[in-house]
Formats: sequence, C-alpha cells, structure tokens
Amino acid sequence: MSTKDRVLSGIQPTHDSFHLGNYLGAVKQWVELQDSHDAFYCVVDLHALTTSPDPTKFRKQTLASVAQLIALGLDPEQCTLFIQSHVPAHNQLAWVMECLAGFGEASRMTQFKDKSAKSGADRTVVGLFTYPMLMAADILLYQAHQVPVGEDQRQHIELTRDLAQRFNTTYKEIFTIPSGYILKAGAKIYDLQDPTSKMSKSAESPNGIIDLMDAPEINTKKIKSAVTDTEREVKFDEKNKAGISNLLTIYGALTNKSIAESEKDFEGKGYGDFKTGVAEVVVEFFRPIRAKALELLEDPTHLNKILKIGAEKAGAVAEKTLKDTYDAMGIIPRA
Ligand code: AQP
Repeated sequence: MSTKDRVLSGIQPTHDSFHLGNYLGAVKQWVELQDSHDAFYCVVDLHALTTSPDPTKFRKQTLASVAQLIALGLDPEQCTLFIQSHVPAHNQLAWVMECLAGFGEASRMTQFKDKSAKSGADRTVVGLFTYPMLMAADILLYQAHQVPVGEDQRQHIELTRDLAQRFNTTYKEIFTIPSGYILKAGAKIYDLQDPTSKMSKSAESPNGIIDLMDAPEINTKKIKSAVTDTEREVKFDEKNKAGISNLLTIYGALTNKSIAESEKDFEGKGYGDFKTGVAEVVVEFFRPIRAKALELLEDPTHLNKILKIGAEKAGAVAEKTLKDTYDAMGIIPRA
C-alpha cells in the first residue's frame, strides 16, 4: 500500500467542455498532486444526473470529460482515474451519509439553496438536496487526506468533515478526516461578463465562460469583450476593478506569475493591449490540450481500457471502506 497522503476529487460531466474555472480552481491542482500523492480522481456522473442530462449527450460528455482530464495532464499511470458509477460503493455509502446528516444542516448548503432558488421547488430534484452526502461518500470511501476543489465547494468539505467525525465518535474510527485543498489565487474564477459571479457551466449566457474545447477565435472574442471599468490602469483591485482583477488572476495562474509580476507586464498599457495579452496566453495554453483531447476521443476503446483499470483500483479501496463501515454499524454481511 502507498505511504503517500491520499487525495480525491471529482468533476461533473455536465457539458461538452470544462471551463477555465474548473481548470484553475481544481484540475490544475489535481495534476500537480498526482506525483506527490496517492491520487484518485473521478468523473462524477451520478452527481450530474441531478441536471437530468439527455442520455445521448451524456454518454459523449462523460467520455469527453475523461479525454479532457488526460489532455490537461492527468496520467492514468500516476493516478487512479475512474467513473463514479463504476464503483457502486459510492451510492451505498451515500445512503449511510444521508442517515447521518441532519435535515437542517443539509438545508443550509448554499449550492442547494442557490440552485433550487433558480429552478423553483417543483423543478428541484431530491438528488440536488442529497448531492453533498454523495460527495461526502466519494471522499470518505478513499480515506482522502486532501480534496483539491474550488472555493465553491468549501461548505461541502466542511459537511464531509462533520459527518466523518460524527460517524467516528458514534460507531468506530473508520474515516480519515479530510481537508479541503483550496488555493488562494484561482480558487474562484469569475464570469467575464459578470465578474461578481463565479464562472459556471450553467450560467445563463455562454459569453462570460472560457471553454477549453472552444475554438481559439471564440475564446479570443470573449476575452476581448470582457467587462472592465472606466479606469485605465491594469491593477488588481477586486472591489473596484472586478473584471480586470479576474483577468489578472487568469493571466497570472496560466503563466505562473504573481499578481505583482502580471501587473508589471502591462504597466503603462491600456485595457485593449491587456485583453489581447490575456487572450494570447489563454488560447495558446488551451490549443495543444484541445488537440490532445480530440485525438483521445478518436479512440474510445483506449479510454474505456483506462477506465476499467481505474474502476478496479478504486473499487478495491472503496469496498474495503464500505465493508468496515457496515460492520461498525452492525449490518450483517451476506453469507
Ligand atoms: N468558477 C470557478 N472557479 C474556480 N473553481 C471552480 N470550479 C467550478 N467553477 C469554478 C471547480 O471545478 C470543480 C468541478 O466542479 P463541478 O463538477 O461541480 O463543476 P460544476 O459545479 O458543475 O461547475 P460549474 O461550472 O460551477 O457548474 P454549475 O453551474 O452546475 O455549478 C470543483 O472543484 C469546483 O470547485
């Protein structure tokens, strides 16, 4: 067994492409952590069912998500890459988590409150309410020490910690208590058209989202049309210059420069030149990744082989935790 600390994270296959927020907030850290940690990463298709996806599109998006993760730098030899539904223990432990979580604490999850407020109570599925308990199961099954996610997931990680602690004190010390691995810079990338809202796959308009699978011209146009302010100086000031600050964060994260260095690159330059500079960096960063993802998608057999190995490795760890959990709760194993 590996002596390295373990990490786990997941991403939903809800769209044809991941966006820049998914990459900078989460996947960039996944790639970095796969060498130093025993890393488990999954495409959380069961979570995505809360969005009632079209079955034909969903199949494609799930495989496209796997291809993008590999193209972004996940190495299936270094990490365990799998699809959540291929390991049934996720659903099984989720039920245990649902029986531990209080209705009140689940009702306080802001992601549920925001999303259900958007679609209205009648169109909100129960799965959206129980989503954080499935996420807790994802994490706890693998005894993850760290969970690399964006800022929007902080509350779900806190709930996971509470549930793990509650289980451990009520029954037996089964679960590792995980911590969020949330960076300061890049943990929240904002919509280019509304730089006070997070860049989000489900935003009403696609104009503020940079999708990694989009053609370079589309992303260049979106960056050049990003909302800024009436001033002239390229300076980081989240309160008064949200749009410029967001672009500086993106530029710095993709070039591995600090905010001060990024500001310096555009000293004395206007917003037009700045946007052109950011667009070039984004487009050149994603160009080879998009090409690699498209190439991988031409060979689904190869991707499925990777996923089979991933599911076997993940299943072995998950089943052991589930067995220990059931045992601690007094559930009799099948003879
Ligand atoms: N804007 C963001 N900035 C930083 N990190 C972000 N993440 C998502 N948006 C941002 C991080 O991406 C990872 C995968 O999240 P997910 O599969 O839950 O993605 P999502 O929530 O479907 O992505 P969206 O775009 O935010 O979708 P909707 O609109 O459905 O809510 C997570 O680690 C997340 O923190």
